[in-house]
Amino acid sequence: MSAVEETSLRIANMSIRGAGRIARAGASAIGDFARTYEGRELDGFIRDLGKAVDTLLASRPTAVSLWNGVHAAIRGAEDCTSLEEAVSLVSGNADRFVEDSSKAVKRIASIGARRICDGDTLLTHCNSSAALGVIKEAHSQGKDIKVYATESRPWRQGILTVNELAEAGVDVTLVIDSAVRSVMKRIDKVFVGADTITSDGVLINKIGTSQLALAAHERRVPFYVCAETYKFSPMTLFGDMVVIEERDISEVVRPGEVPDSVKVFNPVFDSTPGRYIDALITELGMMSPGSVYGVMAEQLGPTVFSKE
Ligand code: RUB
Repeated sequence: MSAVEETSLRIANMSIRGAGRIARAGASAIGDFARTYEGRELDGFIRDLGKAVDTLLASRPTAVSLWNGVHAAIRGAEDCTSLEEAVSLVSGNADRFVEDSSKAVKRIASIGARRICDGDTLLTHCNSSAALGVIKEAHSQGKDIKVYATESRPWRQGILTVNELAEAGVDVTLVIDSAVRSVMKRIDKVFVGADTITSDGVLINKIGTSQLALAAHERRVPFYVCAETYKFSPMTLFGDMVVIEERDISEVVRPGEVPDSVKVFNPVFDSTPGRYIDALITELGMMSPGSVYGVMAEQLGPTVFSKE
């Protein structure tokens, strides 16, 4: 099995998970593909690079970070005039994406931590490195905080979250997903991550995120989304809908637990409209969901629509 196939498999089976991590893994796999390429022709390299991209992107459909990471790695390859130039460009692009992505998570931590006050009780969902970076930074600054973390069925990424926070010395309480509305009366601020943010400011994140947002909205609890700007989806600018991944029913019920006639629906992400989001915390600073279009249009350049 090639390294690209192996990375793709590890993303599909969730050994590598979380939007930032899968983006970095995808970009690194493309960088490794370029560095270890054994062919001698530029045309063959470009063709095989395209196949590697398709293999990686087939692994998980929802997080646009993977698409952005992989495309950042291959940017400009088709304009190269020699194999050596293409290999060096792609491997350099991949390394830069991984480095910039890690820096973005740190910058988000430092910006977001300013929103956390001494004595705050926070709620988080699933296992987001961007959101946990913010919380751990506030804790390391000496702020006295408490955190509630949801279990996040069916994969129970909340177990990773409580372990990570406990290891950092944070006072953390695990709750089941259906306790969210009930615990909201104890919460001062909610911090979650993002898999994708659309051009009109809709958040796509772990299933259940939208119910945290609704419950927070009901009690006027600020709801913050911690997201690197490579979680912004350029495809949505062109009208594409985000594909919500549905995973195998074996993640929800054990074999024989329910009759075969019972259908099981296992969507793993949901959508939260921008009106329930107080702010996005990005490496470019705090912004409103309504600012996403402008940031994306600027990143893509003024001729983006005329290129179609
Ligand atoms: C993970 C999830 C996380 C985002 C952001 O889902 O929804 O909130 O990916 O994570 P899954 P990060 O476990 O299904 O991949 O901030 O680490 O990019």
